[in-house]
Amino acid sequence: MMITVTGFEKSPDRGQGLARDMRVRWALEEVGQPYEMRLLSFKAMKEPAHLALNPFGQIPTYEEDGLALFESGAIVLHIAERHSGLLPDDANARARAIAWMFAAIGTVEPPIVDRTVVVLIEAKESWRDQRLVLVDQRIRARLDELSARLGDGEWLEGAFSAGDLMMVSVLLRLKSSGLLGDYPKLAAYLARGEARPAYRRAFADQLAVFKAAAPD
Ligand code: GTB
Repeated sequence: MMITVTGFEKSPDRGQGLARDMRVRWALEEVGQPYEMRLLSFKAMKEPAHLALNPFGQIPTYEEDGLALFESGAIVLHIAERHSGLLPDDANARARAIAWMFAAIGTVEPPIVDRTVVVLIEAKESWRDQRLVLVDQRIRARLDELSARLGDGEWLEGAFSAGDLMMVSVLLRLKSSGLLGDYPKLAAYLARGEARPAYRRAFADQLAVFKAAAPD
């Protein structure tokens, strides 16, 4: 049965590939699995048919042969476990790659999401600037630590893995912030992720969706 992933009918990021269906698309491209997209409006995301797939009314979801999943991390892990290419065979190396997936989502992504909230949703609040300083401090602390660990390595643990896929996906949200300018090793790490053919295919496909929805 064909894999179906849900995504925005018209992504608010205007095709920058920042919505979380992008990491699922990327993982499927890395392992060479074809898939189709079901595109949803914000209204449709909160309707019973989609809430049955994701109780929080969000994208992405993943359907395949009687299995329905939500949460991008769980979806990417599922893909990585069932197909070769995203997790090492060695059990310990595999566990470490999965730890990096959790680190991306649970340790690095939260302050980055907070930054988006400050910039987009809390933009008119009187305390916006002070809060942004504090959030950026928390982000910089994580970037300092991550950059120190990555060092001059190409990827986080030897070969590219689902851990890198998730970490690059999370860090990409900082591209427009200017923060990465102080982290050349991380900027180069992102560029390596973006240069992967699988990433490029996934990015082009989501951009085509946005352009079709907003041709101007
Ligand atoms: N923890 C969940 C996961 O990892 O799957 C979070 C899923 C999530 O936040 N989905 C968002 C969503 O459905 C889209 S990706 N939002 C609609 C809603 O909650 O009603 C988050 C996102 C949205 C927009 C941008 N952007 O414009 O740059 C970037 C990321």
